[in-house]
Amino acid sequence: MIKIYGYPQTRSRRLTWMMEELEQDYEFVLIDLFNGGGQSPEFLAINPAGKVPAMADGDLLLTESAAILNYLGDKWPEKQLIPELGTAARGLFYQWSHFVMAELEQPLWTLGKHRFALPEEQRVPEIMPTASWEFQKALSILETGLGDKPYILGDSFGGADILISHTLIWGINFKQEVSQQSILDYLERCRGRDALARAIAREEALLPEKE
Ligand SMILES: N[C@@H](CCC(=O)N[C@@H](CS)C(=O)NCC(=O)O)C(=O)O
Repeated sequence: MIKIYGYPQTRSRRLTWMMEELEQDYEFVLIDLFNGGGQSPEFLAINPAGKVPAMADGDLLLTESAAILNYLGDKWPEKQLIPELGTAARGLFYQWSHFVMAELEQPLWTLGKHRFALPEEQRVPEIMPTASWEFQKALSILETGLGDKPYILGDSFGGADILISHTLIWGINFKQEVSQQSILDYLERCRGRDALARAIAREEALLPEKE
């Protein structure tokens, strides 16, 4: 069975959501990032970077959320969550997946790194307005790409929409403005999916009870 190593509210949600959309069983392995779980010898043997997500499928270990999502989509092609190889739609799937990783999430990650993730002496608060400006630039590219389509590749929801909408939710949680109505409507369509609700419930069930 596929194992997804992750933590709620992180990029591992891209994959629990994908597995729920694919309607496949999987094990969600909680890596307690906030209590040293990412740096345990057991997890470093799975991902030497100590980061989530990671995925195990038999002997195969994979890291990088977009690569894993691509792998999972290819493993169950009949679910049509990513387009067939060699098609124009597949090219556009790659384009938008790489756009998420290289353009849309990078400014958010810059904000995260300089707000809390980097050691304090490495943080540069002056970078924040530039990161927000870059996120706005990426949103305007997304607005153009989306046009009046319901989903990024057309009429059907797919893996690229998971990557994009997960990252938009991240942006909103980071208090970044999303003013484009077409993007807000798109986000509502994506985040209303039952598969996302199931993924969240499955992840959060493993968190220790709050006192
Ligand atoms: N490019 C990687 C980034 C993975 C990443 O940075 N994950 C964060 C959580 S969203 C993490 O595990 N951080 C813990 C750390 O940096 O120690 C991916 O997309 O999978």
